[in-house]
Amino acid sequence: MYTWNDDYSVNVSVCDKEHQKLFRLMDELAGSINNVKSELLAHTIYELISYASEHFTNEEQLMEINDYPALEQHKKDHDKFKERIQDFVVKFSDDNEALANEVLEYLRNWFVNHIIGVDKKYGPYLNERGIT
Ligand code: FEA
Repeated sequence: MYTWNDDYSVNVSVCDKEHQKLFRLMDELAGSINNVKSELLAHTIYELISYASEHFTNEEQLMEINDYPALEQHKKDHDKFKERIQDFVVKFSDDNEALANEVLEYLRNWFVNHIIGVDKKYGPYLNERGIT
């Protein structure tokens, strides 16, 4: 099960909601792999990656309009993720279950580490500016 929990909260509801959706999409991806619905794998992976990208844009805009001092480093982390995930996309084909498992593991580790280690830092900064 890929479930979001309160330990992952960044204390900014719009971001928490988007993070929750990332976990739901990972859970869907895990279901597609376990049920060997291979035709769904590629679709779910692409949906997850494009939603992650959309989320990064929203998060970066929120930090930018609030002059968040660590924005540039944060953006670099997002960009590194996008580059790495692009490698998976290039290698991926519908029936590649092993690679789908590898992508899922990578996503889970990356999302959890990034949310806890990087995203959580903007919470208090934005909270001070009235964004909760
Ligand atoms: Fe800085 Fe948010 O990005 N979510 N994740 N992962």
